[in-house]
This record gives sequence, structure tokens and C-alpha cells, in this order.
Amino acid sequence: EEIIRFFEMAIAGGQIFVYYQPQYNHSTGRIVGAEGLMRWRHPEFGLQYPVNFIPILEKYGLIHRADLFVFEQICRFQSNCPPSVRIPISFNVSRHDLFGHDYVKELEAIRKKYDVPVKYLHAEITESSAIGGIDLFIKAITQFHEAGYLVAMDDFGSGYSSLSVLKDLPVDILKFDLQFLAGEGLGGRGGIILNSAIQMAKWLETQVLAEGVETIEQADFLKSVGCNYVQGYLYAKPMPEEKMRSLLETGS
Ligand code: G
Ligand code: G
Ligand code: MN
Ligand code: NA
Repeated sequence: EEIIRFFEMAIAGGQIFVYYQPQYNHSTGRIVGAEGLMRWRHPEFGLQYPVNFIPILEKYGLIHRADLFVFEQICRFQSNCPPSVRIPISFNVSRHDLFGHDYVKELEAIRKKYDVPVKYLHAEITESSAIGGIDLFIKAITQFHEAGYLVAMDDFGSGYSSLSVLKDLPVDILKFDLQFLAGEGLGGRGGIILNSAIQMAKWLETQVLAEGVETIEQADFLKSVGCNYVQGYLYAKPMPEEKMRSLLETGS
């Protein structure tokens, strides 16, 4: 009770907000999308990143409330964005959002309130949270698709049963996290696996986006294996809403 009230106050006080990290087509240099990332600016402890507070929100049953709030912020951003420069923005879905909620219905009510076309909102589910209960995700993906949302699988390759998760979850976009190579260059096993996974995604007619791209070597490798969509510090760090808006409207 106490902590729920505390969190509502954090939301009401503007402490919870969204950063945006652009995604690029590096063969054209154009921004093709962005990911919305939750931030918490605590009056005492400063800017907090999801690793530090999402587990707490999950533990206290607050992540559902938080994710709906983030989704609403993204919808508001989209509704204020001139249609000529609008791009799809992805929102993260926790497995807790899907338990005991008609989540897609809840999202749809918010989206309609802001009158944002569904093609400008992409759902992101994390591969690792699908393990140990895939039925929930199959059902959710079906509902997302019926409502017209594209679905991305986040952190693909970082879990331990990527292939079986991929087989059962009909996602539209695979996000490869280059962190899974963990310092190892792209010349070794990691590069071979990444290259093969990219070709596999193409056969599955699934789009591929590499995230966590930090170096020119990684970018060149991705180009050479035909992975055109990228997100990472090499291109742009997550940024505040105003900065993202200006990037879209003026190009800088
Ligand atoms: O922004 P950062 O790279 O620190 O985010 C780390 C992770 O936190 C992301 O990969 C994502 O899994 C999770 N995350 C970020 N924003 C949200 C959000 O709005 N909702 C949920 N459920 N997870 C998020
Ligand atoms: O949802 P997901 O966990 O994929 O969110 C991506 C996280 O990774 C965010 O917290 C973001 O701040 C972070 N991130 C984005 N680009 C890079 C990068 O190039 N390198 C590293 N180490 N982290 C990144
Ligand atoms: Mn994500
Ligand atoms: Na990720």
C-alpha cells in the first residue's frame, strides 16, 4: 500500500519519464524508428536506469502501471509529432504485464485516446522472459497482431533456448544484442553465429535489428552480412523527448 502510493506520487511528480534511442537504416543513414526507455529521476538519488528499478517495480506489482504510463507517454509523443516525420516507436512489454490483464485491450484504449495509427507503435518482448511460459506470449503476440501491432523480440541470442523460442513465437522483428558477443570480436564463433542468425531471420521473413552497436568494426560487419537496421551508442544514445523531437523535426 505504502509503496503503491509512493510510486503514484513519483508518476504524478513527473519523476518517471521516457528516453528515446533512435534506430537507423545504416545503408541510407535515415532514422527508421526509436525505442522508448523508462527512466526514473529520483529527487534524492538522481537519474535511475531500468536495471536498478524494474526488478523492484516487478516485485511490488507496479510494472504494469509503469509500462502503461510509458506507453501513454509514447502515444502523446506520437500525437504531437508532425505526421511527415513520424517514425515507429517501440515500447517494452514485461511478462508481468500479460498476467491477469487484457493488456492489448488496455493499450488500445490509450492509443485510441491519442489517435495514433497502430503502425507507429511496435511491441518489444524479451526472449528470456518467454522461457518457462511460452503460452502467455503466443497468446499475446496473436492479440498484438490482431490489433495491428508489429512485435519485436528483444535480446535475441542472449537466452539459452533462442531457437525454440523463435520457432514458437511468430515475431516480426528480431533484435540481436551485440552484448552477447561480450568483448569477443566478430571474427570468431560469435560472428559466425550472428551471420547465420541474420540469414535465418531473412528466410523467416523477419526483420533484423542489431542493438548495442558501439564500434565501426561492428557496423562494417553488420553491413557485410546484410543487417541494415541498427541501434547503439555508435549512432545515438538514448535521449530526452525534446531532443528526439528536434532530431526528427530538424535533423539535429
Ligand atoms: O535504458 P536501458 O538500456 O538501461 O534499459 C535496459 C532494459 O530495461 C531494457 O533492455 C528493457 O528490457 C528494460 N526496459 C527499459 N524501459 C522499459 C520499460 O518501459 N518497460 C519495461 N518493462 N522494461 C523496460
Ligand atoms: O530493451 P533493451 O534492454 O534492449 O534496451 C537497450 C538497453 O541498452 C538500454 O538500456 C540502452 O540504454 C542500452 N544501450 C543502447 N545502446 C547501447 C550500446 O551501444 N551499448 C551498450 N552497452 N548499451 C546500449
Ligand atoms: Mn528493448
Ligand atoms: Na535489448
